[in-house]
Amino acid sequence: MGRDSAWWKEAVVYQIYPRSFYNSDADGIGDLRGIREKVDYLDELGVDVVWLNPVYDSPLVDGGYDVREYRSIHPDYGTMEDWEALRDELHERGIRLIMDMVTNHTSDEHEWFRKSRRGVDPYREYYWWVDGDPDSPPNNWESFFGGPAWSYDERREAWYLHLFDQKQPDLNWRNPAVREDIFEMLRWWLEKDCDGFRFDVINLISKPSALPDGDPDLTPRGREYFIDGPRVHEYVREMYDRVLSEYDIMTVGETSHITVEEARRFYEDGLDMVFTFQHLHIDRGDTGPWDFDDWDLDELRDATAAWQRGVSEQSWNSLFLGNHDQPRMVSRFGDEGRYRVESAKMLATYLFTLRGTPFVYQGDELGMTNPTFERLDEYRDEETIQQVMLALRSGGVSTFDQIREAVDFWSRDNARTPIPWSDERNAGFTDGEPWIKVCENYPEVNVERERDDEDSVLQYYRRLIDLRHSTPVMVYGRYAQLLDDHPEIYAYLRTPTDGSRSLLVVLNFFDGEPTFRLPNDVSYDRWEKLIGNYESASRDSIREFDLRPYEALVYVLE
Ligand code: TEU
Repeated sequence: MGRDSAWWKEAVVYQIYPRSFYNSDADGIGDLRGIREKVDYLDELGVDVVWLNPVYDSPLVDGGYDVREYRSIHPDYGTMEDWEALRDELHERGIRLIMDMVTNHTSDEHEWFRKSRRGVDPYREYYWWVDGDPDSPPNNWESFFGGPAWSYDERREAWYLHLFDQKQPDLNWRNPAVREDIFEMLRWWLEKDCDGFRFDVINLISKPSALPDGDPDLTPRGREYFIDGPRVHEYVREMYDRVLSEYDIMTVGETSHITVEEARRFYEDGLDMVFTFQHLHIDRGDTGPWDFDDWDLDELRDATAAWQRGVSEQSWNSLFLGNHDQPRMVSRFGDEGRYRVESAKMLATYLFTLRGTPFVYQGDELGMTNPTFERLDEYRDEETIQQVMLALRSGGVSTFDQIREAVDFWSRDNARTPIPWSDERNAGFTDGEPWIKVCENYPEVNVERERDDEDSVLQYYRRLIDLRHSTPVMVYGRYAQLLDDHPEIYAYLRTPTDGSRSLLVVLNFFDGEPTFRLPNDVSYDRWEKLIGNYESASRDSIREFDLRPYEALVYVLE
């Protein structure tokens, strides 16, 4: 495909959750003008691409992943002129802008659905409708948000499928007219000079027409049918051939529960990258959405290695440890207390030194942590609220207090608190009342403070981003794992595809002080420290040394 080297492989992506980035007009909600006011911040950080979470017109039942109109901007975020102005400001600084594209479903308030439910042509078959008895849904499939994936529509007197909220009906991609409309809409955005897409749940768009019952032991039920469904590659390839291939853009598909083999097929279809969640499942328990488990380094290393080996050579990886749906990476894989700064930097080193394109989720560059949610009414996320209600209703738990701690850890709202710009009121995010609580550690964790502190997490990210731009082996080098089963240290080499410099990456994932021993078969003439999260200890050799808590070290070997 001639994609050996490409701008999107060398890029660092920054994900913006607009509702929580910066509020320009004191209504408590982040907006496009707010992002525009902070474009210099992105420029200073050095990122190459912004991925913007949905800003389309929407009833906002699911943070904008319920699109009412694809070609207009929700008034909370501004206007289309604001979007264009933001695009131009970013482009002037050489930063590209990719849009979050939700094509598996729309809002039930989208014109297509409103017409479809009334049986108006050509929209009749735009969604998954099944006639039948209002008491028994067509099959046993479950929604990702909990509860049945089917709702009965009184108006049409039929069931419709929704793999997420009942206000997010699934589009029927079997219908060529649906595909045509989606493709036309994508082209519309590309003609407006957006630089690519993050495709929401792209591996869910195909379902088997027979709609068979799912295995009752799998969650959500039916997943063996709707994840990587029968025609998914045909659809993605068609989208690529008919639209995406005509533009110089970057695409990344969100594909949960995907295997390495499937990921390669998406790459062959034309997507540049996919998001795997294998490494983010290591601490999930299996008894329900609030169950979490201890994780160990072997699991993280195995999951990472499977993708480094299986995907990055033939195709290309995305690298991330968090997004708007996940707990904060420091709270989850690092130490949000005593070693917050060290562990945030260590995790960043992991992200930036693997083979693939790093995605920085807003606030991670500050070492933001999960906030503490005490009460159910502090949550804003529909998934959180629905899952809690379901647990209470089903009798699995009798009071919210019983699951309070788990919900506090897992809720998607953890990642959705406002960016702390300063230690002023509301962390300098808004002059009004913020739509969601501000994380309580903002007096310590904020942009203003970290800008002035040479040792801050923010400055460390800036250095990593710089290095990524100036060190080709960091982007293209092969992944060669060392110490295959060390319980505390994750170490690997990045070996050049040409030239002679390799990188040695040594990461201490915990708060102990283990000894690192370089395997004898790794040879070099000279070594030099590239970056690390502690003051350098003077050292005569790198053959053997002790690590400090959460220490990260990267050496250049020649
Ligand atoms: O997320 C898809 C997805 O897999 C989520 O259900 C995820 O597993 C869950 O939220 C983790 O708690 C995408 C978007 O990123 C998410 O924000 C949307 O709610 C969802 O699609 C529906 O569009």
